[in-house]
This record gives sequence, structure tokens and C-alpha cells, in this order.
Amino acid sequence: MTQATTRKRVKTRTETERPKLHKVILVNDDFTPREFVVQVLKAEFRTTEEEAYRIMITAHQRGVCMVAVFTRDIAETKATRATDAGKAAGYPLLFTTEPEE
Ligand code: TYC
Repeated sequence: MTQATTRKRVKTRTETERPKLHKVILVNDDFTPREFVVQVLKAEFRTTEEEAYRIMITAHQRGVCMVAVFTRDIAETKATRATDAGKAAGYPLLFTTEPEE
């Protein structure tokens, strides 16, 4: 005789956490030439000339300006590389990162 089997089915729901994004922030200083800041923004963050100028002048006028958001590793790597580009040229140019709320 055949026997019917009953199986319990468990529905699973996968919760995927989105990685928290981190902001890269450009900090103003009194020494780095404007044109140098624009060059670094274009090279490291792949912005257009116009966008780089807007970010640079905003930091110049307000003290800081958000450049872009990335996952933490990428934000930190880009901020470090951009800061090091200034350091290599003898400027105190600074990029920092902070987690987005
Ligand atoms: N304040 C600098 C100057 O007058 C230009 C500058 C802008 C430097 C933005 C840094 O994040 C900065 N030469």
C-alpha cells in the first residue's frame, strides 16, 4: 500500500542589508591652489571641470563640501589617494569620510 507523506514547507525570506554609504568630504584650507583642487577632483573622482569647480568653490566659501558617496572601502581609498596627491605636491589638501545617516 502506498503511503502519503506530508512535508512541512518553510518559507524563507532573505534579508539583504544594503552596505552603508560613506560621504567623501573636501575640507578647505588657505594654501592649496584652487586649480590644484580642481585637478585632484577630476582625477580621483572623475568629475567634469564644471562639477570640480563647483565643489572646490563651495568648500572654499563654506569650509567643507561633500564630493560623493561610496561604500566605506572605496570612500576611504579615494579620500586617502586625493589627500596624498596634495601631500606629494606639498599642500595640506584634506579629504575626509563619514558614514551617511
Ligand atoms: N582656499 C584655497 C585658496 O584660496 C582653495 C581651496 C579650495 C583649497 C577648497 C582647499 O578644499 C579646498 N587657494
